[in-house]
Order: sequence, then C-alpha cells, then structure tokens
Amino acid sequence: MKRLSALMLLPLALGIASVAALAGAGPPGHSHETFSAGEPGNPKQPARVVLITMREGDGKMMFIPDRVEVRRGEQIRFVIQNNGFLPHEFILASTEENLKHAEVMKKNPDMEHDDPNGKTVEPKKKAEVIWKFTKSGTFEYGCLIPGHREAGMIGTVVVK
Ligand SMILES: [Cu+2]
Repeated sequence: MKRLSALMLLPLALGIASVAALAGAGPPGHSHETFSAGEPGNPKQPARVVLITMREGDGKMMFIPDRVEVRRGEQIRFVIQNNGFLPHEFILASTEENLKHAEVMKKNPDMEHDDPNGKTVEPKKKAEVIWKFTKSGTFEYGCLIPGHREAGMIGTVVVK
C-alpha cells in the first residue's frame, strides 16, 4: 500500500518539476513574444543610427533608403521620418510575417502600431525603433496600410 502511493505521487512530482522548468525558461524581464527579424534592442546600449524617410510621389510610396546592411549582433536605432502627406508604417519582420500581417490589416485598415518592431508615423512626425539583429538573413521593413506595400513601401535589411 505504501509503495503504491509513492508511485501515484510520482507523476505529480514530475508535473511540478516541469512547471518549475517552464517558469525558469527565458531571461527575466523579457516577454515571450517572438519576432522574426531578431529582438527588441536595449536603449541603454550603443546603437548605430539609421535614418529612414517615408514619402509619396509620382504615384509611388517609398522608404529612402530601401536597403540597409547590418552585421549580425549589431544594434540599430532606426529614426523614421514621415515626410509625406499620409500616415505610414514601419514594420520590421520577415517577408512572410509581413505578408500575413498585411492580410490582417486589410480587414482592419485603421489598425495602428506602437510595437517594438513597428510604428505608425503620422505625416511630418518621426518615430524610433531600436532593434538588435540577432539572426542573419534577409528581412524587410514595410508599410502594411492597405495598398502602400504594393505601391512600393518596402525596404530590405540584409544581416550578415
Ligand atoms: Cu504607407
């Protein structure tokens, strides 16, 4: 009888151990949200400033520059200036993630962003995204307001 109850307690003990392991997973103070292009940067650490301008013209919408190269592990402070007449967004992610997100925005065109990897920027205003590129690969910054990405609002980040 005694032996049996010890066996019955075993799964319970294992369950407690795995809950404890889960609680301890990940660095403290970080959310468990995942991002496809790396991770939110730390404003207290040095960052290279990259200025990105948004504007419209000649039937197009664009980011200037539309290509940025970074070293893997580098932290970038994107200063995003909207010089256009319309609100725009800067959403930093993989192309796959941005395409999925763009579909969601077609159903919610008034969605605004103030996320670690994405901001909505009103005309003549600016915003900042501090980002640490921990993964190598090719990522993008896009404006996902319906029609804007299609009109040319897409930039490429190459992480080497
Ligand atoms: Cu836009």
